[in-house]
Amino acid sequence: MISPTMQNALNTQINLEQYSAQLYLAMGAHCETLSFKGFAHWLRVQAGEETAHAVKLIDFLLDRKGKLELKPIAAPPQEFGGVIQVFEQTLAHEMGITQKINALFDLSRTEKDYASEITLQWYVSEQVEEESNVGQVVDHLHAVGDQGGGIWYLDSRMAKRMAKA
Ligand code: OFO
Repeated sequence: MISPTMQNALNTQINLEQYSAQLYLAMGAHCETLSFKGFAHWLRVQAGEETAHAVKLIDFLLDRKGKLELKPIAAPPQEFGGVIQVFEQTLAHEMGITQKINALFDLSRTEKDYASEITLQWYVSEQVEEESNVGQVVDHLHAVGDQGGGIWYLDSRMAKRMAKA
């Protein structure tokens, strides 16, 4: 069994992961309209990963005999600016998610919910990877700027991102 407090917090996090998927689908569509198909592809793959993060938490909740309470997913913005701004916003979003995961991890310790703590360890590590990957993209974008050939080269590299197995 899982405590009502932890169940509620996990349901909230599931909604946030679903929102992340929505956000990246919207950002990907925005990049597509700017003809940056590589950045659009990268964000589409990221949206798939966010859905997988939500499903992993759903499976955990159900394994603990918790109740899944899906909530409405907030609408993402529709305007994001240039590609550099898109990825700066992506990094800011991931940093916010890291704080949410850390707070959940804290809660699992307060509640002495060891199963949740172990599951959430995966998310703590995943956030390190997410921030590192997106931070690298932001650095590269700042290095090449949004004019000239560099950004198109980056776009072609972003097109190579594979979905996680
Ligand atoms: Fe689920 O890691 Fe990004 O948001």
